[in-house]
Amino acid sequence: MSPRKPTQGSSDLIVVANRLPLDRVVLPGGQTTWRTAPGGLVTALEPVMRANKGAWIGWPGDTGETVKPFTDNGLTLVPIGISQNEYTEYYEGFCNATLWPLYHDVVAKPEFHREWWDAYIDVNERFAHAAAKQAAPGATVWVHDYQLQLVPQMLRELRPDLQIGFFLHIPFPPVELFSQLPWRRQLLEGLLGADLVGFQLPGAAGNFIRLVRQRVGHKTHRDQVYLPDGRVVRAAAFPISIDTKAFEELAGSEPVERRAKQIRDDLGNPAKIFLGVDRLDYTKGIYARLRAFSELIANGDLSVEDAVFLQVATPSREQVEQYRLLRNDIDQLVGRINGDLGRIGRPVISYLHSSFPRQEMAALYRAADIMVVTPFRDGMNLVAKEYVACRLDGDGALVLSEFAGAAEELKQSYLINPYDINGMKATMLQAYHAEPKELGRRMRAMRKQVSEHDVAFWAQSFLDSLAEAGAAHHDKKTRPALKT
Ligand code: ADQ
Repeated sequence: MSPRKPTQGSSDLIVVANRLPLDRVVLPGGQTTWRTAPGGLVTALEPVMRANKGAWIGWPGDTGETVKPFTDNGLTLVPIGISQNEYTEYYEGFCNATLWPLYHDVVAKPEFHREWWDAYIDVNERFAHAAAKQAAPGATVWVHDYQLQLVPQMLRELRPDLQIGFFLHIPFPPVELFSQLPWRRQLLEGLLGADLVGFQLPGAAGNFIRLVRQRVGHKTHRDQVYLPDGRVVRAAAFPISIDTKAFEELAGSEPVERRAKQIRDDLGNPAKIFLGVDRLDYTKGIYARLRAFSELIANGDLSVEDAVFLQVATPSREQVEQYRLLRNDIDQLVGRINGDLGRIGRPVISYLHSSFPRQEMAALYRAADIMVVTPFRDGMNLVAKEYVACRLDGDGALVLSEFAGAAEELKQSYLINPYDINGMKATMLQAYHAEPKELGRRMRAMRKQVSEHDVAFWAQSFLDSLAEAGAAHHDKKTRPALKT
């Protein structure tokens, strides 16, 4: 790390995330422009970011030349450049071929390469330096996700005056799996630079505390870690959610209702529509779910006149070998199932490999009778919550993997084990045949949960807990209260 002390900036609240909320895109004429990539995170944090002269530090999504910080609608954007080589070694390599599979129960085999680790350190340092330069004295810095786990410690060394929070969006593995990582100690120490380390579930926070005790040797008590220098780090769960109100409003709008009806018509108005919506990722359990559904058709439990499976898969990480193989597998499976079991105008599976605007997503959720979410492991899974938010009439069924974080909150869903194909088939049939009264009872309870715990609630509770954790060991004079 460079010994040069960075100059202080003027932002009181900073988000540091792998991606900026804007993507840089190259137009056909060669000019570049910025396109909003509004995710739940941006929507949740935007108001509080503006009120606090917020800044967002992230990668613009390409390996073009580095752009200077700029302001968009009151939010300061600080783009971090990543070279082609770093894209391969840091992003595709260490983030998506080492950490992603390791943190998801080793569903695929993680690869360990020393040069990938070196690239991970370099890129994390770049983010940490940018944050140190941007932050006002005593500012709050919120670092996000597995791509940036070294940033809290690097930033604390540069700027001990800051309140630093970290939130992990994906699962945090148990000691037995995490211990495979050759750089396990460095990652744990990286995270311990934060005042508050947030996870989706209490179990993940527990894994972290146990690892810190066993692998780093720090004293811990309940959700706290006691460092030799007197600092205390708290680890706790903050289950992420969605902008529930926005989804409800969208789902209730006339164009979405019309579009939902159109989708049903286009699918031939079967009695029930099953829906899957995922990034095309091997953790999501798409293959097993489609096989389970096809067996229900093959065995005659369901017929193509009565049921169709609409699977929407967003293209994802297409340069990574595992993802290319998965895409081929799904293409082949869908082709075989439709070839063997479909009829003219009646495919078993209607498969779309593309990304859609939010309005179309809401229409899909409204059109579907049974939402099928079957990841082998998932930090939370927002699709499950979005479906619930869009079921304004309190009908519809959610079939949900017990290995998705969302299962801890959506207890009235039809829970399944995605490794158990027969169990999954039986539960899909149960949802298919359920009485409207039963569906209503389940959906109402889940709607209450999602409406009371939206993404604004999530962001606020994290920031409140961070202020509390930070106040314990920061000079209050240098820490202005956060405006909300
Ligand atoms: P993801 O693995 O990407 O997120 P998820 O939580 O389901 O998974 O979020 C996917 C988002 O993408 C949803 O908002 C969904 O609407 C959208 N989406 C999916 N398919 C789409 C399509 N075809 N077109 C347009 N939009 C589509 C990671 C973790 C999760 C965690 C989130 C948030 O893996 O476990 O819930 O971060 O913390």
